[in-house]
Amino acid sequence: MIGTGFMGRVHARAVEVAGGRVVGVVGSTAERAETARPSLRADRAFGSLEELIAAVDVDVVHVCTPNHLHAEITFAALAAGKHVVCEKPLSLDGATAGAMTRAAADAGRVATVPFIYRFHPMVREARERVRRGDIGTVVLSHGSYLQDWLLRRTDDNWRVDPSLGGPLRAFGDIGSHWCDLLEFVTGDRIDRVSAQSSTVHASRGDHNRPVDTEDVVTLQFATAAGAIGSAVISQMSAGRKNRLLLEISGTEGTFTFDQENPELLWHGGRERSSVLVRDPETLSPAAARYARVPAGHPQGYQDCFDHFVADTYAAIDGAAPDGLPTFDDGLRAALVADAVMESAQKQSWVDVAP
Ligand code: NAI
Ligand code: SOE
Repeated sequence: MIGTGFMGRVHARAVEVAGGRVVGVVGSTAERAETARPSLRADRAFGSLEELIAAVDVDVVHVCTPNHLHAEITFAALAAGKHVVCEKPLSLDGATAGAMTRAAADAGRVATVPFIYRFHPMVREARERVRRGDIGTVVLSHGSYLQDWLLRRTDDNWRVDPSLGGPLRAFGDIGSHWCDLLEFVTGDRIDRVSAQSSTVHASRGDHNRPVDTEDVVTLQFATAAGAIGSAVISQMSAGRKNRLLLEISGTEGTFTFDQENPELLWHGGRERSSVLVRDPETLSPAAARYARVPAGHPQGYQDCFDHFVADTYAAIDGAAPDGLPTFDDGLRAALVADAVMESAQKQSWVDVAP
């Protein structure tokens, strides 16, 4: 486990649930690794990345650091023959994400990216129902991913600094999830984008550090299959904590999923609308597989990680779990992000690189 912050802790719990063992942990310093070790229930605190990579009892490296370190750690882990789980965004740009994806393929290792919202049972249910034609042909998709933790000028984080988080902050951080979810549920691809971005606070933090990364992105897009849509991505929407909303409309109906209310899926119809409940008894098998507990017993974010890590480890054992997000998907998100950034800069439509 590399990185001992929010994600390091979430991944560590998921590893245990999947029947794995956290062999060791690397932090930003050896002291931090040792401090975090007990809460991550890791056997050892490694003094450096090199030490962890050299350990023969490490099979999988989980990269849970700030974004700028993802590529370097992934290349080192793959070169040592490890499987890799690398947090999103895979890298700071599409070219590097491409090199990481090729390195994983060349090494023949399993390499996955936690596009975690794919693991909500109601997302799987929506995907199954779109596939079987319940809403007809998809013509329109829209939604938003809204947060408020960077609302104030005094709010700061490593993600704000482009050398650590990447040149597109809000979009890389949370827009990547939204686009992945859209493509996952519809099976379609964002082909062309027209984006605007806005940096509301020109400086942040105690020392008035100038800010180069965006707080808000608005995006319209066209898909390969001919649908159109739009999304609002914001880390400055007061009162919104982690509100990922995805609405997909077809010629026969609409599905709406709200990540903060993940037990439900709205199915809109011209004559009749209904709300589907996460009930393993009534879900399709592809969704029921991710329903851990009976209906009425809410499950959520950590469950998604538990299932994601379990599926990653199953893939390492030779299985092929449906819908496992791999480096190909991380690359895809990076290419969409590149196009969004170019479009916002040029103020024109841009094709997403194939
Ligand atoms: P965080 O700031 O809570 O933790 C980052 C950790 O990395 C800290 O413990 C820090 O000490 C450590 N670190 C910094 N430099 C390091 C180095 N050189 N070597 C080892 N460790 C080092 O950040 P958070 O929220 O855990 O984010 C980490 C990654 O996870 C990011 O890439 C972020 O985009 C991603 N993320 C993904 C989520 C998802 O739903 N898939 C949710 C939250 C974050
Ligand atoms: C912060 O914006 C964050 O933790 C992201 O980094 C995650 O990817 C997202 O799932 C929740 O919010």
